[in-house]
Amino acid sequence: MEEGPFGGSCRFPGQGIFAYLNYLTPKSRREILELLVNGLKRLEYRGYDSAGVALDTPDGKDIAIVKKSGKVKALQDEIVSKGESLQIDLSTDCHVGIAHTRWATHGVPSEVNSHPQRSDVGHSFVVVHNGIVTNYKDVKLFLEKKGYCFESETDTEIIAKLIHHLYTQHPNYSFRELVEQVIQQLEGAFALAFKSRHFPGECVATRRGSPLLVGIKAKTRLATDHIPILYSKDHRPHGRGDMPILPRSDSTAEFQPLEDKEIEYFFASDASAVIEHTNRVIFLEDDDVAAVKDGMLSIHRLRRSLDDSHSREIITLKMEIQQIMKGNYSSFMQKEIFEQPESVVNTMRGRVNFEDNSVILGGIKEYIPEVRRCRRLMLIGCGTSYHSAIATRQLLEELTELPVVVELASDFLDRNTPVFRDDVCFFISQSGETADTLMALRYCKNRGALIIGITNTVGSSICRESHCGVHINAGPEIGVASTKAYTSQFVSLVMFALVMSEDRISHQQRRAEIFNGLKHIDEQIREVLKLDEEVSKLAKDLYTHKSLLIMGRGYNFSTCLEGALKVKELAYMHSEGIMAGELKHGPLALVDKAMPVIMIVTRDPVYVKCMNALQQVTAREGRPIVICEKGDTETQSFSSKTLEVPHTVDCLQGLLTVIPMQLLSYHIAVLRGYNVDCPRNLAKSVTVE
Ligand code: UD2
Ligand code: MG
Repeated sequence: MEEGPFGGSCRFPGQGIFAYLNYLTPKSRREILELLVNGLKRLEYRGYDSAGVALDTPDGKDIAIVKKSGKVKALQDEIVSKGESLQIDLSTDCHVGIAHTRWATHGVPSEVNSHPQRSDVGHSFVVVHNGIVTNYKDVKLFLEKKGYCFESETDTEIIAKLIHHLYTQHPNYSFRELVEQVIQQLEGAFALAFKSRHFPGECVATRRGSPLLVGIKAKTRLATDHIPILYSKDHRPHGRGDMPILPRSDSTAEFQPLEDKEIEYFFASDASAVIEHTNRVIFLEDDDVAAVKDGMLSIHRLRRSLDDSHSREIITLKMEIQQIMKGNYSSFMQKEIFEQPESVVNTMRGRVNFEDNSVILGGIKEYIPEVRRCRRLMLIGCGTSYHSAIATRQLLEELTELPVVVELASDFLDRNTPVFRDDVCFFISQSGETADTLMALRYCKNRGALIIGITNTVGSSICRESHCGVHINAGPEIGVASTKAYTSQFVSLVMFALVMSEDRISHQQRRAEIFNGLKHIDEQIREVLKLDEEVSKLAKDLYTHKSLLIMGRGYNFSTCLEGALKVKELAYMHSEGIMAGELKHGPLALVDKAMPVIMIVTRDPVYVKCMNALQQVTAREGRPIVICEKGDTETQSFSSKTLEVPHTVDCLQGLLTVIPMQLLSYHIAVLRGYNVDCPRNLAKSVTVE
């Protein structure tokens, strides 16, 4: 399956941008609002926790913002209830509206944290944002010194306030020039759409590392299918005041802008939101600044680089909306499996610095000295989250040199396990609401242990009740069977191990290996995902069987447990993850010609032992399918079929070996005719005991 620009790839799946501009195209305010809300509905499938819109007030002198926690439907109801004050029956010729669905990464889901975010109560500038600004604290500090007061906990608010600040410094700058200045100051990843009271009828949008496209709907045929790129003169930045401000760019425009008498523009993070209006779109590139003024679209870049093209092509999408919505995926689970190259990067974003091999986990930084003094680490979770702890235990032991205990939350509670003040307890949960994990958290907190959460959901119970923690930032996970949360939990715990060992000389080489592994892990995951065809063929051989054994040891044991769990919960097929070292203590009796066996054998310290197990299985006439490293012919000679994954450092190999297992369970479930997003008897977050 190809990752297309049509929704298959999205850096921040839980966030959606939709903006609409009509020029000389009369629309009632009701139509505009419906259009904006409808655009958001088309983005709903990505998951989100709140939504909002901004449009001009009826007198055109201010901007009205409506925001709501929860579903887009709730936003729609709110708009309807405000119908009178919004004067939805008035009509307008030229108008800009921006809209957003948010998945909390900064501050809890709430109305004030939803987008659009504003510069001031007078709504000079409003902005919607996908992504994470990693230097927002610095910018915020700068703006606070300038007298700005912040109302939300978001990173996005600094963008609205920064553009306002620049506007007050440079009142003669154009809207587009102001946005160019703003993005010079931002680090991280973003897609942005701006609206301003000072620039009525104009919309400026830009992106870096997060997708954004422009849809064009013209009454008459467009005169061109390319939009030329305009470059600002190559100025060098020079400091002015305490923030470097680039000199004003003046694009010498001898070009014919895209222009039409009656034209409508759409800015969206995903083609599914625009396709019902137009199939003519431009996919913006990183650092493109797209501006619409007087109905004309122009695309600017601050500086020229060698491989830049001279124009952006207007592409005609030939896709049906249904097709785009799913982004070629048949289910959320499949979509989430394929998101993993991006979700693992988002987990590391703003935390891992590959230039100097350092990690900062902002959420636990202040507690690290206390963690270093502890007597043992306890990792507690259920299901997949528990497996992420199994996956990283060995590395944690190695790099922290502390005893590491991994516990299933339910069993831990059943045993009234002794816990002490000098214990550090991790609670791992995608939703942050898992009942057993939460109860275990309270149990440990009562006994005075330090409580660290590893969650995917900002504002969740575990997040609130823990002393500190790490948000895994994998984006919303909608499929009931966890996939991308697992790999992101895994990466989060690896980052923790790296933090704990940063000043140990003896670990420097090992750490360097791991940094190098993490650096390439996204490309490697992408490569493993290419096995999809092969895995789907394998599923055809397996899906009628009653049982599936998955064997491995060491760093790959967690993949066996996690793979077996996926097969059980999705395909309702008996499956067991077996510690290969235990084979001769019983499980070997299960093996015969007929029993399907998968073995995971990679070139790590237990390779020889794994090969030994492999031979025990073949000696019983077992015909194992082997997941091994690329080009490992020795291992392959003992198998009936192999799935080859790239080599990475041993302690990260499980991030790669788990992916064929996710794909396999998915395909077996589909072949058996089950709904992979909603397995029977299971709920996404288990909030009951
Ligand atoms: C914060 C921002 C992040 C990014 C970064 C840039 C938030 C939520 N995150 O991330 O988006 O801009 O700064 O420097 O604003 N916490 C718990 N329990 C948990 C998880 C988290 O108490 O289970 C706390 C944590 O201790 C911290 C806060 O929540 O106080 C945010 O945690 P984080 O992991 O998102 O923190 P960080 O600094 O990576
Ligand atoms: Mg954000």
